[in-house]
Amino acid sequence: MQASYYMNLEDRYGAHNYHPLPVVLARGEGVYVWDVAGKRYFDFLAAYSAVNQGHCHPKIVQALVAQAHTLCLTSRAFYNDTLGVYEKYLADYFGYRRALPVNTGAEAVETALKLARRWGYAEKGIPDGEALIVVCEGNFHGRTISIISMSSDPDARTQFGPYTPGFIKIPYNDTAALAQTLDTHGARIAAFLVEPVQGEAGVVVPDDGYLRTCYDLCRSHRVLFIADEVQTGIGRTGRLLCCDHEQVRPDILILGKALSGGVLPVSATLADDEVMLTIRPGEHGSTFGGFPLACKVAMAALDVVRDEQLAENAERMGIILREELATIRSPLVRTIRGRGLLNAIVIAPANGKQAWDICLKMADAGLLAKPTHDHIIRLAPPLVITEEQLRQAADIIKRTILDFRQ
Ligand code: IF1
Repeated sequence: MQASYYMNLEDRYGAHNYHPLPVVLARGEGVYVWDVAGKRYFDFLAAYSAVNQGHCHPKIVQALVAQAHTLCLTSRAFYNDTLGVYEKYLADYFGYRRALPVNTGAEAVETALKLARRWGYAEKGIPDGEALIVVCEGNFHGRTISIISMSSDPDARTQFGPYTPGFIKIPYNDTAALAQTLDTHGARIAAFLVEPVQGEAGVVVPDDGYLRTCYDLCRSHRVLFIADEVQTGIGRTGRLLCCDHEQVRPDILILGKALSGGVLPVSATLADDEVMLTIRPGEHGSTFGGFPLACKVAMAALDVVRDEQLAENAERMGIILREELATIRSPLVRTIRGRGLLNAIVIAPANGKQAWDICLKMADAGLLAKPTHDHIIRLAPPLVITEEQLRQAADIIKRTILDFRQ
């Protein structure tokens, strides 16, 4: 069927909560996707960093299919022969005592918020109901009511009130602001929640040392440092975790997206006993959280990250990509920024043309990317990309921008 057939179905029967590029995809393999007409594209969005291992990675799909024939879901009403094996695998892989598995990134963020508040009351002695959590302007942590209550983005929060209380917003990449807030309210602050690189805000990379300084400030005020690595984790920025760039070990680590290689919604919150054991039986949960199918998929997905050295490849390929893009001489390009294979081009709009128009032209030329906040084109391919593929893709980006008729 024609692309328009599928677009019309979504328009007629679906909610209108997205504005997709007019491309209808039918197949994915590695760094490539194909549309219904059989046209091949480089996928430079990788489902917002959920497909770090490449589309339909055979080892991950094999794990999915095998477990699907065996045991998909038991609920947590009973034990099974997979969950504990996965929890140990995950805890050992990232160096924590414990893992709490859930499904979406937002659910893992909500879990982290509940753990932080509960720890604040049970361990830090914050008066019940008065815990505060510090977050950053420009954050994106998901779409639930409590999470958008932390947001500074009108598109994410307008007319979804009333909002969950208990959050203090400070500027991102501003350690003085955090220090002042901790000095003023530290006794009631349970945690500081931060993206090591702000993804949705437009791949905003903080100054070197920002994470380390924030972590040390939190330590000195007995405040939990929570890293939302849903988008930056699992090798994306050139290390297993983005926090690894500064040898920071979050008190609570939030993972999602590529934890499953883009095969199933799989997320998790990791912490040590003092935090994790503040939640007792019956006080938190999720029907599908840590279900056997997800456990096997996630273990295969993480095996791939390690065995194929995807973080190391992301580091190398990211350097090449930024070098290639830096050669573009065009008034359309304001700046290039990123870490590993999480990068962005900031476009200087001209004559009414902006990032969206460039993305349409790149799609015509065989590369898919999507703007965020009007003028920023995120460039985040699967981490399995080879140097040859990367240079081919960079040529498409460069040619499209240089040939762009404004
Ligand atoms: C959309 C982008 C948005 C995330 C971080 C938690 C979550 C996300 C750092 C929640 C999710 C997704 C959501 C998706 C588009 C994409 C995204 F930043 F990646 F580009 F929206 F900002 N923490 N990010 O990035 O995880 O519940 O979605 O599994 O909502 O449009 P989720």
